[in-house]
Amino acid sequence: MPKYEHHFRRSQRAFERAQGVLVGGVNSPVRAFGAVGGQPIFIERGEGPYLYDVDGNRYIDLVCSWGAALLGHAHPAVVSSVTKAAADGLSFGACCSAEAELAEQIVGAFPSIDMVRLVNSGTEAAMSAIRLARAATGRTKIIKFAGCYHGHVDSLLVAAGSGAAPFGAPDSAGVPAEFARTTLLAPYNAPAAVEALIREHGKDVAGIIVEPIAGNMGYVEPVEGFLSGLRELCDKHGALLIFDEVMTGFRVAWGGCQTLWNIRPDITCLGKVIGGGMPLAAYGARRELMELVSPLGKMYQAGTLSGNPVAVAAGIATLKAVQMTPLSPPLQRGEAPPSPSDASALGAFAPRGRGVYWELQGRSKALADGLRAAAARNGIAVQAGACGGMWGFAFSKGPVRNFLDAKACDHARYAKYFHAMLERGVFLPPSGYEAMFISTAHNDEVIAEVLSAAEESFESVKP
Ligand code: KE4
Repeated sequence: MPKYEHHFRRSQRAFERAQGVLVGGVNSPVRAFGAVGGQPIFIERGEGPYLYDVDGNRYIDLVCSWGAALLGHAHPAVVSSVTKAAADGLSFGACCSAEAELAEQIVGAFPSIDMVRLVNSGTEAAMSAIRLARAATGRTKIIKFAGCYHGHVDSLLVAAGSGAAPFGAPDSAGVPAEFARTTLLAPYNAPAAVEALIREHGKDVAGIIVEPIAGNMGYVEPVEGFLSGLRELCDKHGALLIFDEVMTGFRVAWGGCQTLWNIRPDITCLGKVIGGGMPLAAYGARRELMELVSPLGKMYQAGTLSGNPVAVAAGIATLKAVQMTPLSPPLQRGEAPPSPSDASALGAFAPRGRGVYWELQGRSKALADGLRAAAARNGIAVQAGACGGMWGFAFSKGPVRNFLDAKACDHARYAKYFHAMLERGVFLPPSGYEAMFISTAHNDEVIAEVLSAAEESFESVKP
């Protein structure tokens, strides 16, 4: 793949201007390239699997707006729905029928959810979910996992992953110790540690919040029995299990990890894909829990723009577009997706046919396997994995199972690799503490282009 003669002059000027009025020149820390060095690129537009920066450089996008762009950028059906909704007014602070339509799509996909509340960000969804767990149980403590990130909720900014991790400040300034004390910390994939915490705090643990696939300390899959073990512990001790599927919902499968692996959380957080790139997230649960939320119950939660018609239009159009393609039956752990040639056989499944998540899984698995092989050919150890449209890799000799493993990865080499790929027209997450994504627009040709750039990039960073 030819190394572009990239230049970033306009991005540099844009960054200088932004630094004058925006903190660090960004509106979310990870975008500042602090973890990989260099200056951030400024995007002018996106189209399908591509991003185009203000200097005219084209990139294959493996960030996909941190997972939101399941259909790729500027999908015609989504753009026309948003344009039409916007032409009728942007927000009214009053009810619109479309809100129930999106909620019905969510309820239809997640058997654990009878009712939802739409909010504006994953942070709001997680904050409301833990408030609901406390309201439902009358308890105060929440167990979270080091390296997991649930947005910048005060009490959950403890050993947080994602943008907090690379700055060596997983605990945030400004969060009173009293808040942090309501959060109990366990290593990811360590059910025994959770059991010990619950044994010590049992009657005061309101809930356990977990990313069912951790995407904020790189890409870290749950080991066999980890999630089901959390379910059992919650049942035994009267705590509520909260799946933060902001990243995995509608991305790894139509019904997220919980339908892939048939584990039923009490509360689910969703975001990203359900907003199709617009600010929209949600939390949901069985009816008896959700009826504790105002105006029906005593747990207050509200939002000026919650469920606004434009964001909801983007979400409905996104989910409808996915539903119109064949979906996929839940892949069993370790089950290889059928090759695309099997897609024709998929029609035998549910009326809609089922294939889009198999296709995503097949392509993200091709990326993970291809990168691992290309790295090995260059004497570099890489761990890689994939699930549906989510995948990731890390420069590590051994498996990455928790935050300690993630921090021990070779982040310096990742930074070099990031820039080597950027020069070859591939945009990776600007931090080794992130997962990667593809969209339905990333066809086999795009995957081949990424693997070609990967081969050259591993050559350029090999020891
Ligand atoms: P937002 O508040 O950023 O919409 O969502 C917070 C959140 C909650 N739960 C999970 C599992 C998440 O991954 C996120 C946000 N993800 C990061 C990317 N790892 C957002 C990127 C950023 O912070 O700029």
